[in-house]
Amino acid sequence: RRAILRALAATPALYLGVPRHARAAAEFSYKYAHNLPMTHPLHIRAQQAVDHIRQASNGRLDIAIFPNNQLGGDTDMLSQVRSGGIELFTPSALVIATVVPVAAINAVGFAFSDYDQVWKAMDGKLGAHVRESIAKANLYAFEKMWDNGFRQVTTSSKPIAGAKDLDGTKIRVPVSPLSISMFKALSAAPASLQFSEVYSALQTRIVDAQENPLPIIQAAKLYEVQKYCSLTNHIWDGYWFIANGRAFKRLPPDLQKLWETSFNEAGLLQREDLKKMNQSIQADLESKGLKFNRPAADSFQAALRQSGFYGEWRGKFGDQAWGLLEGAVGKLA
Ligand code: X2X
Repeated sequence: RRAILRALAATPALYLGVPRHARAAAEFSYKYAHNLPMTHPLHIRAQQAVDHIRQASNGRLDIAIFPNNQLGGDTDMLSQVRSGGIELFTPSALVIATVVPVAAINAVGFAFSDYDQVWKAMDGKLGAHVRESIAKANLYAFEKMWDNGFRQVTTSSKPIAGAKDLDGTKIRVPVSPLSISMFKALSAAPASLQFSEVYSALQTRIVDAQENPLPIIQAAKLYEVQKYCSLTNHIWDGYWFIANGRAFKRLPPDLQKLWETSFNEAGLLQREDLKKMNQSIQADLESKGLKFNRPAADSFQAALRQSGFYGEWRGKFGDQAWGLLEGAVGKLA
């Protein structure tokens, strides 16, 4: 009887009526989880890559996607990808920095001024430096980072015209020491919440404000619970596509190559998607009721300099990483 039960457990697909191909036959059945709604280009391009990988490997490598925090918030997904409970995850640079501190370096306030600077640095020496540190944590980082975007501040109460307006503002930030440090330096009252909690925290007014790139504000419908959007461009944020290190090494070289090229190419297309979206997204969000303003960066930068923010983070990231950042964007302080 035991033997029969064991046989049943070993072939669940047969008994659950799952079609014979793909899932049952796969040599490698992997799980990929992320924190965004399925309408976001990150999900759409990842889905295409996963479909391509399944086809091109004749079903040997089958990746199931769990979008929208289905497997828990960022902190949960990060510990799962480290332990091997899931094989793939896309944490933002801000979030992976809780494990690999130097990964937050691209998110230093007002460092990058445009996408040319961003991709040159992240596809170049700065990105390579961060990937080496990610590898030391037994995680594999795919070469091409995916775009999240330049982060903007939204509030329910008033537009942010300069640093003074942030004074005392209760603002949700990701679970990331850099975000907390930066908004404290700007005299706001930041609180770290996982993204899965953001909509309801804004709706119930646990916080008045949050900050995210426009494509996220759109995909997660944050315009339903916020009135103003101030285009501060205070941080450029991207997603690292990462794999559990053992799950990567387990794959034979041909499958390693297939998923590297598939995810890296999908990442480049996702960057293009956001670039196109950014041309019309403000108008769309305006039509949904968000009111926009565009504050100058000076007052924010001055407050960060005066508070010692840049000096503090230079110390934390180290001179080598800081040098690579300043090499890409110019002197910061
Ligand atoms: O949590 C956020 O704000 C988000 C979605 O931008 C990140 O993944 C850091």
